[in-house]
Amino acid sequence: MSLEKRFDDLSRKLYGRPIHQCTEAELYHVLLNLSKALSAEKPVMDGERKLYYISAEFLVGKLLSNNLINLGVYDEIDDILKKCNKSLSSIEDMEPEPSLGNGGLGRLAACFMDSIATLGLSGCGVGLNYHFGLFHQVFKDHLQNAEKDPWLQKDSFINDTGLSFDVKFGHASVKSHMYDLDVIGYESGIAKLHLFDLEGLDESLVQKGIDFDKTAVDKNLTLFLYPDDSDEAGNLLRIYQQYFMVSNAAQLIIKEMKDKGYDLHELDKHAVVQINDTHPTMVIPELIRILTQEEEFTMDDAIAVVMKTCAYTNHTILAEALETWPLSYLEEVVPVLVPIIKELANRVKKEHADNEKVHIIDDNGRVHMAHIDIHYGFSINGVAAIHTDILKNTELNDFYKLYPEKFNNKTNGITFRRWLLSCNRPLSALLDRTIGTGYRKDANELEKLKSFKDDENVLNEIVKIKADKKLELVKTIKEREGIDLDPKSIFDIQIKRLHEYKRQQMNALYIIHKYLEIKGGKLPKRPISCIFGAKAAPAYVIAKDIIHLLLTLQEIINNDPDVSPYLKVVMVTNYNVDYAEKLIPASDISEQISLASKEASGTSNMKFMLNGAITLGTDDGANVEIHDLVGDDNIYIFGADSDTVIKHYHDRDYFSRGIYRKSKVVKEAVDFIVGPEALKVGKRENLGRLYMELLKKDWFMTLLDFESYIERKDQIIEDYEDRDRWKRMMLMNIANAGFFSSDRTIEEYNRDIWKLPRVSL
Ligand code: 26Q
Repeated sequence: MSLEKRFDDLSRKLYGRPIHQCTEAELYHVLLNLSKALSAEKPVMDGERKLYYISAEFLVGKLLSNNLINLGVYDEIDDILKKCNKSLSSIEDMEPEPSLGNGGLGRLAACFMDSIATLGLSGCGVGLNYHFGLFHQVFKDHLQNAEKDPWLQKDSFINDTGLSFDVKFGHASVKSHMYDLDVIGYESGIAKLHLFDLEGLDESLVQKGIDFDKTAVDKNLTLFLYPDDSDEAGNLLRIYQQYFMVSNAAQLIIKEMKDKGYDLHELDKHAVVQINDTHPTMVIPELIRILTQEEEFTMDDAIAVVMKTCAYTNHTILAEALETWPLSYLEEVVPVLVPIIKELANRVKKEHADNEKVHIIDDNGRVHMAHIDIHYGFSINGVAAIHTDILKNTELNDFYKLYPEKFNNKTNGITFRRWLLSCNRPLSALLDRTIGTGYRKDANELEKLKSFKDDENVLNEIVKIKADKKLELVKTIKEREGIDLDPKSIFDIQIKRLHEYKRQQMNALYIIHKYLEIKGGKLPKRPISCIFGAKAAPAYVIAKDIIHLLLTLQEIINNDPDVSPYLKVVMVTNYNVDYAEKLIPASDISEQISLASKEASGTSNMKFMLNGAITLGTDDGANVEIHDLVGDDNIYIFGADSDTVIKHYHDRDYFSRGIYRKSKVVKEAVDFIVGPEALKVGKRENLGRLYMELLKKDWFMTLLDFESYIERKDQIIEDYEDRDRWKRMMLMNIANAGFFSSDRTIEEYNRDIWKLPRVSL
């Protein structure tokens, strides 16, 4: 049957009308069901050996377009709709975005699922089905407010599997329910993403904002991702969530092994578990618990086989982000695991009596989750070359000395299906015409574009595509934020979780600096549009103050007739994957300005590069590898390097106030935060606190790099006027982006860690 007939039949079946008489919302549901029917015909990857990728976040983004692309029917559906006077993009607008992640770590897991499915590897994802997701961000009085995000609809891409497990906590037992999301590989089969949910979840617990009774665990467990962890109840809830996730994962693994008739003593032959950051660490003691208590393994045998099954990915060197839980919390939430964790800790303590730094339980009775992973897993990887080096040489050096063979690097990647084919169809069409379609399956073929570096036609087409994408974004921002942007201005974009180490505050200081220059009569040659997107964790006070500063600047600058023709600020509301897909193709400058050593990798840097934006960044994370690939001429690097930064921390000799006193530009910009213009719009409480933070602490050394940032940013803005040079830089960035395909990353995970057979389809 033709696709058109199937589509039309389904629309008549569901709504009693042909396609052209359906509304956009109805057509969304018709296409959702069509996509599910088509994916049900694809083989599910499952082999002799299977990967279980466990992650607290899977930031999958909207699914309809991507699914249609990966099913190979996007263009056909687009044509059918056009014939009926309908547009696929307005239908896409009807889809709510699954809110199952926070930022890079969650988006990485989603890219990985896409590549696992595309490469035909036998693997699945395991996570949680948070009904109200992270939170929906709104701005009121220039402050972030968090509301619930009810993204989950009755009819969605998620299917009920009917599978359920019992999970025992200290005080009670709960039941889970497994839902599946089919991740469709590009012209390939399906990988399952298993999302566990709590049976008996009570959505009515959430009344106003994101507040709810944190103690009613048997009713609240999968309401939100990362509920506020600023108090004890919030922390306990995180442990409940983590154990719920890994207990389900472990039970699923054991069940599948038994169903397939495998001997559990050979678990490591048939299963490999990737632990995404420390959030799923308890899967290690949980597997050991099941094997020893339900399968009659000895402790030695259980530990031995689990050690050969589990691998850990580290995503941060920030001490405050490395999870440690008080043993007393674990005793309350998961008493069944405590004897096993103590046994694991004792074995380490005995073996390494002389080195407390590698112990699992410290003198304060806190359990270091990463230490469990490193001692009792067979692989530990960082997510970019510099990050892995820092882990080996500094942060985890004591462990590296014990287990050098366990450490390896896997530089992150992104799926080109979403971040090129789907979000920038004109650019991928241009690539198809110039270098052929081979790059879609083998991203290295993007290099072929280099031979067009002097081809004016190709260069001008790239520029034209960027201009068109900027126009589209101008329209979106006008509709969603009510702000007018000049499409001819430079689009300078910083989109990522709000965190002090990512230094959105430094970008804000630059904006203040420019504002003061313009007020003083020094006008930029071309207007600049500074665009931000970021959510701040609800309990992270300074992060919310930084949002307040950005919104205050937006108000002051956009409403100042002397300044707004030359400078605009936009903090977009509720930044998410959908917004990223609109912002990235429209960007000229990619802001990657973390304090060197602190950004493990970054992945938006790769998405921007692939879409022809030029990086302005520090030598940090994957920026270092971008720099190596494109060379000094095609990137703008500034600031202290990671060795210098690490030395400052070691010597404790960084004092921001000294820099503030010495430098006029620094002082002027910082003082503006609490000056009369800012306080007329913003709040003294928030701005005053941020000002003091910068002067007294500045833990992430904003002021250290500020002058060098101004210099480099002024340079990139000036160079934008050299349009011939700029378009070549754009081309060179696109042409060198192939390395950052998540297909490459997943090939490396598979070669070095997972060793999965490729499923023949
Ligand atoms: C931990 C304990 C308590 C509450 C929250 C958390 C928590 C929540 C989220 C800890 C970490 C995260 C998210 C981390 C994250 O997104 N890391 C990013 O991972 C990317 C993929 O590897 C990297 O590219 C980024 O550099 C890294 O910041």
